[in-house]
Amino acid sequence: MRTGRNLVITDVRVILCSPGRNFVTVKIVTESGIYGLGDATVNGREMAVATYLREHVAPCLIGRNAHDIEDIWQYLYKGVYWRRGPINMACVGAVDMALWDIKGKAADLPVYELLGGRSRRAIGTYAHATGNTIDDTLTRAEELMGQGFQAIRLQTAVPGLDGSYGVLGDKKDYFELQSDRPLPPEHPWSTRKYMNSIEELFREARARHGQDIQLLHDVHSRLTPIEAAKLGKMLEPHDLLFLEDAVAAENQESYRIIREHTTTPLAIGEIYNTIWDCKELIQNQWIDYIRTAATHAGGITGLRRIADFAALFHVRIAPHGAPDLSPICFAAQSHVDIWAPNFGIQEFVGFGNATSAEVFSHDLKITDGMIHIGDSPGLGVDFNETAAEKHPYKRSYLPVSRLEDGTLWSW
Ligand code: EZ4
Ligand code: CO
Repeated sequence: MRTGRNLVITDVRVILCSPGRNFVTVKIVTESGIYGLGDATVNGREMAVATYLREHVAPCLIGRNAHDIEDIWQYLYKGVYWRRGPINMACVGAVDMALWDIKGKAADLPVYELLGGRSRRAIGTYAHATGNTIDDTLTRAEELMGQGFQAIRLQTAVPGLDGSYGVLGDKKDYFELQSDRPLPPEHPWSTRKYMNSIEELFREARARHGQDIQLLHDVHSRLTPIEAAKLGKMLEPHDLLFLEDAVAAENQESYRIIREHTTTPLAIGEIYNTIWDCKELIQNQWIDYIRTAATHAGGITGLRRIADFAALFHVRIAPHGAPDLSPICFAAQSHVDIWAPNFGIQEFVGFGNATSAEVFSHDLKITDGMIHIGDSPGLGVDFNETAAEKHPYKRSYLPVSRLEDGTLWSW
């Protein structure tokens, strides 16, 4: 098919490792020696993506031209027949970012230059302040403000509940590997207890930290639309940048109800895997920020398509930035962030720990809450396979949530 330059794919390596957390990494090697890296991590389901890549994707890539990013994306999306889905799309995403990495290296340009160049000097971020009490959370927020963060997500334990989203009962952070637990840890949930306590967190935050700081909050899909509408109204005086995942929205119409009742800006999308998951949300202007991640929503190609569509409807991108996305995903979406005319904000929870730094390197720096991208060609990331071998995969699960009577709830 191709008549342009050829850069033949000779090897596709899939590496599972656990330098502090589990990651699935794809390394696509070309005949020229140029290789590209992609992140395919699906937290808690890592073996599924690794097997899918090794058994079903890798054999289809050998011999193809690494420059044909769009054709390979379509081949893995339409060509699979079974479109969409988190496992499939994380594999498409990983391959896609690896191919952009290769194209950038071949062109000797950072990926953002291939997307159209920078729209801004640096990427604004929001950090997380989490605590067992309002006071702990706000003290943590103060530290982050001291480091220069201008936007902070606040989460605090719900009084009367032993642990909730962001705060585990035994204080082990849910971002840590849960491999000492044979099965998912369980959290209790009570919407009433939550609704009775959450407003105080934001009232206190404004009283202590003033109006300049941007505040955010993640509901983690625990409410119904009318409860979310009530929460949005309740928090309006405290002027949030956005309220995240107020309601699970496989049924996108649910957001119409929230929107009809509150001017609190709304964000969703970290578990979405294609543009179709957010099409109605965006075109009806029911949300303000779309939070799809490069890994989970089909790579740079998928994210760019969502960003361009969202721009028509005044929706900005705010990619998911949790530590279960590897530094490769973080770099990939940072290149999109610095380009996208409708970039909003990037979630940021640090660049990992000392162990993950032995395995992953990147060309990103943070100062005063802003991420700066260097000018390395491609994505500017690297992966040390020898170091990765020292940290083998360990099975780990995300927690689950139950109502106090035992009913399974959204975690
Ligand atoms: O629960 O990344 O906004 N961030 C989040 C994250 C997600 C985890 C799931 O793997 O909601 O904390
Ligand atoms: Co979230």
